Amino acid sequence: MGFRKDFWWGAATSSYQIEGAAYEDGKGLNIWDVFCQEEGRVYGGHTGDIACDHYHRYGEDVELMKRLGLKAYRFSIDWSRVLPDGTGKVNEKGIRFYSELIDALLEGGIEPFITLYHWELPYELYKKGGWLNEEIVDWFGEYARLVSERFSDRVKYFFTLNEPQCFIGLGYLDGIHAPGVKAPVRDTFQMAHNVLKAHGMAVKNLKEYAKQEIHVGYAPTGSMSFPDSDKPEDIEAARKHFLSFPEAFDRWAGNVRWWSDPVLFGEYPEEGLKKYQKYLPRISKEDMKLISQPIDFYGQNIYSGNRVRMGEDGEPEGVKHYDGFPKTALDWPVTPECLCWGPKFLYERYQKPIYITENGLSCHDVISVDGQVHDPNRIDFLTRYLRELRKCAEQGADIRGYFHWSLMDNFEWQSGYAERFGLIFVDYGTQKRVIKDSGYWYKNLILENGKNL
Ligand code: IFM
Repeated sequence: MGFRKDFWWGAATSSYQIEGAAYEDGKGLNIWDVFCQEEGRVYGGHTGDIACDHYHRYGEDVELMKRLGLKAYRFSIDWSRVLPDGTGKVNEKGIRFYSELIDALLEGGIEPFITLYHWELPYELYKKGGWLNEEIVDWFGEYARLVSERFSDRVKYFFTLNEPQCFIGLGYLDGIHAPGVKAPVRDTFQMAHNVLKAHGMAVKNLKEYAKQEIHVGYAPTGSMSFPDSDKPEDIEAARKHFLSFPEAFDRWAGNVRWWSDPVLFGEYPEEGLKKYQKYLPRISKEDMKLISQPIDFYGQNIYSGNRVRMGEDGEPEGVKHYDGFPKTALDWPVTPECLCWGPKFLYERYQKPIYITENGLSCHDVISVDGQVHDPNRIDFLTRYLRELRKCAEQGADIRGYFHWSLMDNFEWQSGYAERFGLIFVDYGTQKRVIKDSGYWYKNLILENGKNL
């Protein structure tokens, strides 16, 4: 069986992480520009000012995507590049950049998948309260309308938000991502509610102003749970763990259902409503109707998961990894099973076609003496994870596509350029790109539609 014939094999990036040109051609400031200017925020004082210089080199980058044989490319639009103040005056030079990128992709036979928000909140909107201000629902709606009006003549696939768990959790609870704020917990629930309403408004406007039939989805993340064995009780324990609220209070934003039940079912989960009762904002029926605008597919970013078994007390219990357990350069555990059980549980619950919108790992890659980049760890990781994804599809989940994170090495947020997630190596001193061994391996995998896994 394997993967569908029309499976979308792709790679993903985000605007701030690759574009650079942070102060060019009329772009407005976003919260990451401001965050990176401050000393001590990002490893080594790195910034996204230049990043991979993709803004100027997108032509070369599309050529590389063609060489990799990508069928799809997921990228994001920097809100502040097209609407420098977040609303109002449109920056036509910014629009032109994305428009030309889209044309180049289509000419190369690569399907563009646009993400509206991969964390670049315009600074002007941050000053007005950002996600805490309910008006952001309309601001985001205006932005979505613009994107739809300008690009939906050629682009058919859109995602609203990337990883709300992170941009609220890391940005406003931990304060380690922009805007670097440790907000009161009550405020973070209000922000989350506004984020979900903004998502709904974007779905509505993307569709309402589209120039052709388009498909709209959502790309959250969260830790997946998987069973320690094939025993039915362990499987049940993993499912229960995945669908519950195991997070410590100050990590609430990492929950999967809090961010997805409202979107798919129009309701917050009962367990969460009880647990977080005293911090919640006013939630109306109209809000829930807006949040649950029908979407066409469900995206999930998956990197690792929790191993779970049934405890003696009949409750799920986490299983500790043995000492020396395989891990990535970022110390994330290598748990391939999460790419079978995660989408399986999600499909069981939400019954929507699923895209893996991000998956991959950071490795200590270097250009070797032979001028090539040998990254066997990445090939091994991808083989193991994609075998699990194939299993998931063969067991009946409707898996439509897979986007490797990332197309190329890039600015890894608070870690700056210290981490390398790409299929393409970037030498930041010269901006030279080198396709890694894993890139050639991925090309072959795409050609074989995963049959060689
Ligand atoms: O680089 C990030 C991406 O922006 C969001 N998801 C996780 C990736 C790796 O940390």
